[in-house]
Amino acid sequence: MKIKACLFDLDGVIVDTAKFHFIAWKEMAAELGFDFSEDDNELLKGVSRMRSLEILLDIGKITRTDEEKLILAEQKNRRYLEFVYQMTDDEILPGVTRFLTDLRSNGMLIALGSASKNAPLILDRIHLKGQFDEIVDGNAVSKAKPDPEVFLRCASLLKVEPSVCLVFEDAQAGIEAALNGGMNVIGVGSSDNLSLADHYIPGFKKLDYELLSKWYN
Ligand code: B16
Ligand code: MG
Repeated sequence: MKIKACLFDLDGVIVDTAKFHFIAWKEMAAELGFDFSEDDNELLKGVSRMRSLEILLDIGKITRTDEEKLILAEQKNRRYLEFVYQMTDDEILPGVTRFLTDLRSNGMLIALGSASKNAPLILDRIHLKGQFDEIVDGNAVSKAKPDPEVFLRCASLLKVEPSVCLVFEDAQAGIEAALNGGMNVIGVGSSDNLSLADHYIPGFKKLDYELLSKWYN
């Protein structure tokens, strides 16, 4: 198998936190006087907190100063964290825990590469932190996906070349980030908007090390 390291996005791959982001953003939009739909929420997947706020304000045709934006982003995050603190292991998407264990027992290196500044807290809540050799989150990078920075940082911490890394991503920008970094990539989830990945899976239920070895021999 040519793959030595698997790099996982968090939201949409390990857990579905998009539903919590959606509620928090929708409430903020309502307070600001406009509606925010599930389709709108698709635009925020994999996007940083501040950029998400800017997209939301654009949708509502609302202008705010940088200082006001910081306050709004903080307010949204407090609301979002109320959901995160209630998360349990049940939130882990089907097949993920088994797949991570399977990878580890076959000697695969594992890292998390997420835009979320709350990633370590979420992994703690769902008791998965110990499964990751390295965690690179939104606090550690300055350039958002599709820039490959987050995944290249994972590779460098794991001391492996990008060409032996395999990224699991649910967002188009994340798939592009992996490709821009010279990595292999599998698209995860049901979105019709994904393209360019080597393979697509609806989730991890049917994926194991053996199948990966066939795909990347
Ligand atoms: P936070 P990922 C991303 O997670 C989410 O998909 C995106 O909706 C969110 O705005 C971003 O994290 C930042 O999250 O506010 O917690 O820092 O898909 O990169 O794991
Ligand atoms: Mg994601």
